[in-house]
Parts: sequence; structure tokens; C-alpha cells
Amino acid sequence: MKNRPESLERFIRMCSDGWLQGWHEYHGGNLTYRVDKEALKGLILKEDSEWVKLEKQLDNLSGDYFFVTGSGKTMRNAELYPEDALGIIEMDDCGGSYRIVWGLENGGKPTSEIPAHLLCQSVKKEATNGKYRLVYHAHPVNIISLSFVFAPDEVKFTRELWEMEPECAMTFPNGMGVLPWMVPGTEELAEKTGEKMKEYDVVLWAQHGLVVAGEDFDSTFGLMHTVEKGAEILVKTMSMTPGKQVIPTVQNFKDMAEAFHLELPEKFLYEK
Ligand code: 2HA
Ligand code: ZN
Repeated sequence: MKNRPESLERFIRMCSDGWLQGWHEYHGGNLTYRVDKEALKGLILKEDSEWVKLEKQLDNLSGDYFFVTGSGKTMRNAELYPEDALGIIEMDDCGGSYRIVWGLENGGKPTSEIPAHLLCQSVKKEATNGKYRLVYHAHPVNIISLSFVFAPDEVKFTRELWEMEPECAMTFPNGMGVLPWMVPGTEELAEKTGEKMKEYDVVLWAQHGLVVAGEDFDSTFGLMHTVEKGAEILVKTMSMTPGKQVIPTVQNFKDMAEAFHLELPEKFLYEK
């Protein structure tokens, strides 16, 4: 056992798992986790780094700590060189700036998508009373491919994916948000993603990738994995036939919702 906090071990494992899935070519994708300060005992935290001001103050993240992946780093190196590929940031006492307190050695910076991560962290912390701790962005092939075929329509994407296996509706019963292509790393992308996260745990960035949020490492990774698995089945199906030949009915979804106590929004359950 390495002498690192358990949550940091889990964070590193998630980076490696995403890499092994093929979701993180080169610098692709990023991960943040809101960690309690007590969990950082045993790490030596720096107190002399520069504060970096955020465009938008996020009051409810005041004083919080986050594990973050680094900009221009690779998920593949998280396990071998965690102090270089990853870091820990601390928010100031008004949620308007952060500083690096561990890792990101040699002048590293947090992920280029830090605006979207912190805004989604803020939205989800508020919406779940502090239960959600993770925001994860990846570049899974199949869901990205589908965004070249379907318009950025949330009802369409959600229903198409729900049909591919029961696990999809069980894992993202609120459906999925979809945003059209936008410049990566921008405040605009962050704002729009934060808005979508008020309703959904999954947001597709068309022709780019997915962002998911969750409570713990297993559920957050599992959500990414399930969306991409549904997308893979759909891509394979569409490669064999122009349209699905057999699909579950609206009644099938209603029966499943009853059996599993799911509240599936009506907007996704239209008759075809
Ligand atoms: O390079 O995935 O969205 C990291 C990214 C940007
Ligand atoms: Zn990306």
C-alpha cells in the first residue's frame, strides 16, 4: 500500500481505467474530485503558491479542496507520475480564486476545462446537498460518433440510448443534456454545461465528448461507461441496418420504471 490517501488512490485508478478504455488520447479528458481536508492528512501541502482568480466567484466552494488532473498532462501517466500529472487545489475563502497546494510539479496547471469543472462542482454541490463530488470529462468514441449523425437533441439522444439496454435508463433516468460544438475550455462552454447540470448528470458536448457528474468514483465512472456502452451498441446496430428493427415499447419502459422505482420524465416516452 502506498502512503497516499485512499481517495487519491481511487482518483488515480479512475484516470488509469479511463485510459484503458481508450477515452483519453494524449491530453484528452479531465477529472476533478472534491475532497475533505481531513482526508489529506499525511500529504505535505504548499502554502506559498500564487492565487489564480476565477472569472466567476463560486461562493459555495469557498475553502474547498479538489483533486484535479493537469492541463497538457496525460491520464496514462497519473499512476506513474501522480505529482506531475495531477494536483490538489484549494479555493480561497470566498470561492473566487484557487491555488495549487500539492502536485502539478514543474509549473503544471489544472485542466484547461477547470471553468466547466468548478461550475459543475458548484451546481451539483448545491443541488445534492454536498453529496456529489466528481466531475469527469472524457472522449469516448461511440457517443462522439453519434453526435455527427443526430442533431443535438436531448430527447432524441436520451431515447435512442435508453433503448439500447435497460442499464441506460437505470443509470441516467433523468436523461442526458446535449450541447452543440463550442470552443473547449471557455467560460461559455462552462456556463452552458453548468446550466444543463441542473437537470442532468450527463452532458454531451457534440463532436467533442461527454461530461458526467456523480457522488463517488464507481457511480461516476459507471455513468460514463454506461452511456458509452449504449452508444456502442447503437453504432453497431446502425452499421448492420439503417434503422433499428425491434425496439422496446413505451410500455416496456413504464413497466421497468415501476419495477425499479424510476421516475422517467414523460418527454422521453413518446410513442414512435
Ligand atoms: O485536452 O479534453 O476538452 C483536454 C480536453 C479539453
Ligand atoms: Zn475534451
